[in-house]
Amino acid sequence: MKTPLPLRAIAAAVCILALPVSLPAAASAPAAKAQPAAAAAVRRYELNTNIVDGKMVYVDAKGQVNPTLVAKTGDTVEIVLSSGEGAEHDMVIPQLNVASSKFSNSSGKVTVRFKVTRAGSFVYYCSIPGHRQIGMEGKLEVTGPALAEAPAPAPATDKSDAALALYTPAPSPMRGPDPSAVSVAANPASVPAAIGQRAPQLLKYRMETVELPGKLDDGTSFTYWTFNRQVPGPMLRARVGDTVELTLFNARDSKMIHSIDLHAVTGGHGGGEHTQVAPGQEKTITFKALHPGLYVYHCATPLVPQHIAAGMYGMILVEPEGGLSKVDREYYVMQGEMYTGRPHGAPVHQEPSLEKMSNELPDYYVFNGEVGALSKTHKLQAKVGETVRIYFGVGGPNKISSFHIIGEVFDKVYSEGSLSSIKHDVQTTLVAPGGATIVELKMEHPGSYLLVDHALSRAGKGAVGVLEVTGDAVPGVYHAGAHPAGQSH
Ligand SMILES: [Cu+2]
Repeated sequence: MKTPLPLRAIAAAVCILALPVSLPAAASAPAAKAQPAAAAAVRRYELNTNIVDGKMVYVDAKGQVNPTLVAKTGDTVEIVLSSGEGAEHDMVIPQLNVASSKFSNSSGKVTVRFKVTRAGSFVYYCSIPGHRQIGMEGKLEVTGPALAEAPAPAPATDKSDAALALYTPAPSPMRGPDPSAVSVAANPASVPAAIGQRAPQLLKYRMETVELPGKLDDGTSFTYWTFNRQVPGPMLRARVGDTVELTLFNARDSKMIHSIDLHAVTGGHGGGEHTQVAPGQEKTITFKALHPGLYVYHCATPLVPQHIAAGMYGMILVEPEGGLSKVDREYYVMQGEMYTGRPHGAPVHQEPSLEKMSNELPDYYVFNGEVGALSKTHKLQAKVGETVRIYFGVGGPNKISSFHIIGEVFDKVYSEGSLSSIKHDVQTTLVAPGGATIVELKMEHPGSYLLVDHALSRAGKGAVGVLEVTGDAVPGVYHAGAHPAGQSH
């Protein structure tokens, strides 16, 4: 509806009257002259990063955590940044289009310099995924009038977009697979000896977190974050009532802080609260194994799903008093899914995709860390007549497994890794992320049995293992073709 002209004229007049009286003067005189440059100064801050009370923080020379930085409009702010604990960090102030380069033990100090031209309260933080959430943020308070020489906002873009463009890491250039990549697949036969009959005792474990280029698939590599250079990390084995002293050492050349949260542990976030370890350092926790069962452990350093998707998970078995029943063979298998910048199968060094991880759209599903780990590198082996036990867990970080072995039925399943009850004759068992199961099967017929997640599209993304069974067929169990003539049922 068109506003009648007299009304629009009145509205315009009211607007003009409402304008601040100083406007004409301010508009005609350059603000730079009104605010002499003599007031400007260089504000220099030196910030170190560190871990304080389990949080990642910036610390100034006086020990102040995440100090509020102050400046006046016209000042040049200079922030000298260094990694106190050695891990990789940066500092960004998106509202001011400020982003430092990354710094760590190896880079030494970096400096970010910028001029502040408008007043306000601006947040600074570390843009490494997860670091802001675990404490790395503070404020820069700028007082004083706005300066005319403030840079004009980038044309045709929203200011926040311009800031994002600055501090979001540019997509890494595509590079071929890393020739130094090694296999990180844990050998599924590497299972510690059974506990058997013994009294509770003190067990000491030492594990190392290592970041290394690994073979994700033929012709594709990935920078894995691992426990002991393998995925999953080593299987730990204890007895209920044991006291476990666990030391976690983070390799000197790590860029990240790492930690461990064991689901078998009661208290201290499963250990995650007291094992945040900077590169080159170590921390120890001691816990009592109160509950028997099979439990997942994983890194609990933000961004936790990123650390898990990069390979940081494993399992600890807590045997009941008297131990588990004897079987002929035991295997250790874990499923995880991976989120990569390029599609499945790209002949490149894959970078993690945090966006796909956030949307839970994996490119790879793997058993023991890499495509082919259990179908080429380390096949499971058994003989007809033997009973096989598989300790199976899901690192995730996000996806449930519908664990199944093609051509077999699980004689026993300890659902959810609980030893308190056994299910018999199970075809497929659900295993939650951060959950586990124990399955047992007696091999009655030779052949190649495939381990899969029965959400079968995932087999095409890597989740296939092989259990190779040798020996003579037991008559009557299975054969190709019609029933032999003359035999009765
Ligand atoms: Cu980690």
